[in-house]
Amino acid sequence: MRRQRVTVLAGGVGGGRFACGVRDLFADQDADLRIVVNTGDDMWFAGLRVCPDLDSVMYALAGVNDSERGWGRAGESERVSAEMAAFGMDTSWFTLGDLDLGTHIARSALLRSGTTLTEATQRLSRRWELGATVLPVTDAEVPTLVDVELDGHPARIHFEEWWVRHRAAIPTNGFVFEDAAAAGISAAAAEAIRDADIVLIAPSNPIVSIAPMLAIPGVRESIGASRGRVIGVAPIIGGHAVRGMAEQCCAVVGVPATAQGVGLYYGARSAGGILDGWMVDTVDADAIGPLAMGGIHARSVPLWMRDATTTRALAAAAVELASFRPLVEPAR
Ligand code: FO1
Repeated sequence: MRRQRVTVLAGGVGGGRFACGVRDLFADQDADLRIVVNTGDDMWFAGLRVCPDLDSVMYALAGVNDSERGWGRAGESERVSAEMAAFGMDTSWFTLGDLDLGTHIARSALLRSGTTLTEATQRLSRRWELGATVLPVTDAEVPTLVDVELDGHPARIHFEEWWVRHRAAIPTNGFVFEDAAAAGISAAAAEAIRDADIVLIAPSNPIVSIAPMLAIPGVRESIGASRGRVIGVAPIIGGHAVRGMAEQCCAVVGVPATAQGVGLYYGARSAGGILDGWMVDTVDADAIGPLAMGGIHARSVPLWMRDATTTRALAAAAVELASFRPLVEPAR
């Protein structure tokens, strides 16, 4: 009996939590679960390669994440970062915990020894029984940059500066996925998407976690060619982002910050988009009709991932939607 292949496309915080629900759902089925993760947040910081979304997903699956903050390690301390600040490094805007630094140092050493980010991520993940394979969407460096107005002058800053130092509270004109065209989806990520029995789009930020992945050549093609159904989970409930700043991000690019707006932004796979199905919350059930008009089969269930039980139930509902009778068999 061939193992069921389930692939999740995920950003950071919401992605890690959703990935845990999917892992729990298939725990007793020995499924081949692969999580393809956004790398647009990644940056060289204090000489170390920091990969926020890869770490959020890895730590969440390992059960060692700081579930309050949504990033970094539980039981963290910040002695090293205090020393860095004492030496006058302009690093205090981005908190690097001592345990978290262990990850960045190990990853940076691996990368400097010539491993790819995919290989380095496997090496780091092996420390825990994650129950899933964590894969960066690309091995290339494709930072998400943000065009802003700083002190009245236009500037292009790294996403993390925009997100953490400025809390997205400065005039913002757009997001740039620099060098995306020169990059390519990693072979492991392409295979994970193409030969999946089901592809799930986690309730991550559509603009700064999912869109950066779609900008990588080969990602849209892999989704379009996937043998499995593609089911997404809305990251917005009743017009409000579940967490993070999806509303600010949607406003920057003119996407309505609603379950319907994000679903139509992703688009129906039968029309060149990425979705076959879309999970919306019960308060957004009125979006089901308009989404069907757009070729997307939607279903409304409670989307709040309050705890492991509700997250597992959400994953189960998404998987169930994948077996819907097609509205029209998409031409592939
Ligand atoms: N987010 C913050 O709001 N403040 C921080 O100081 C911060 C530090 C940090 C360090 C490592 C890491 O992997 C993530 C960190 N984050 C921090 C979260 C990060 O900005 C977000 O997880 C994602 O980049 C947003 O998707």
